Amino acid sequence: MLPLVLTGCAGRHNWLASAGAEAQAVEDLFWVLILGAAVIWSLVIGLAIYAHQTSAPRKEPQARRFIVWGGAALPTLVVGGLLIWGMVILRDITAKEGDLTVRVDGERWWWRVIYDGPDGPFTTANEIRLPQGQTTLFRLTADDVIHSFWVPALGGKMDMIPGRETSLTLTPLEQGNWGGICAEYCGGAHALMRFDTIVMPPDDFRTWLAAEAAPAEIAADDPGWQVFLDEGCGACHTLRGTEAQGPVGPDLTHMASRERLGAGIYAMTPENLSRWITDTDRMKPEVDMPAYPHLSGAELEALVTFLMSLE
Ligand code: HEC
Ligand SMILES: [Cu+2]
Repeated sequence: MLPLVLTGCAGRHNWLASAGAEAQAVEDLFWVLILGAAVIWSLVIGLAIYAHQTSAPRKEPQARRFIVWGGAALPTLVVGGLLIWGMVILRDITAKEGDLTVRVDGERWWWRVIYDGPDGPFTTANEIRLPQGQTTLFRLTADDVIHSFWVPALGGKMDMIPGRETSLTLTPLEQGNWGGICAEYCGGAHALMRFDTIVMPPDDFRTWLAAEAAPAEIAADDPGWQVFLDEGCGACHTLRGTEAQGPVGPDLTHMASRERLGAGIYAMTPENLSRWITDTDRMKPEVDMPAYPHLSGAELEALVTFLMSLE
């Protein structure tokens, strides 16, 4: 069992290598719990061995004092202290006003992400970018079933519940791409419901936010755009600023600027995108998007070139 458990201690999902203030707070509590438990366990076992080896009789008042202080007062103090500490951490990671607010909606099996842009809120998907050193308040909802939002390296997880809003704050301290996952079993493709959390310098973040908020840039005579319209992709997907306004699937306005495809599971390359369109359910079993195996070679190529131009 041990090697299996220890495999969790590497890579970008490692919550013991915290890269954010909230993860650090939980990690501190974790180490105090583990080391404190080790000390208390050693003490108890030591006393048991000692009691076993000495045969000198104890006086009753002395024994009673030992039980009251060691068996009742000390545990109450320790557990009560840990409870208060834990509740302070819980308050800090769930309800702190942030420098910015991001809404995330869990869908089967991807993430709708809503930012407050320079000109009001706009929607994107499957990739969350955050400014380093600033606190973000996440307002979390779910569309269909319960999901759970978790970026292990940055902070604790939080359930996303249909019909209710939960919240979580993250203050990333280190730049990097800290993976996120759905941490509540939500159906067939649950294990393939991931996202990238990219922490960048605040200036770069603002530049990215402005670019991401802009509408899609499309040449009206792009043959791939024609395929997109003819095949009805726009019934489910939105390209902001165009007639494609489908609310069912991820927003594709700037999809090529994302690092990954299919909710954080494949690199964003033309080859993967092409297979995504023709073999959708083989790329992601149980996916809620139809496959388009009937497209001709030329149509597929035009469509992929068009999608990869959506930066
Ligand atoms: C019935 C609705 C529906 C239609 C029609 C549809 N899609 Fe999708 N699409 C989805 C859903 C839902 C997802 C999210 C799947 C997931 O990750 O679980 C998705 C995901 C995608 C993604 C990945 C997005 C990302 O952020 O990783 C791309 C690219 C895509 N679709 C392109 C297309 C194209 C091109 C067409 C037309 C040929 C199309 N879709 C037609 C529903 C649809
Ligand atoms: Cu989920």
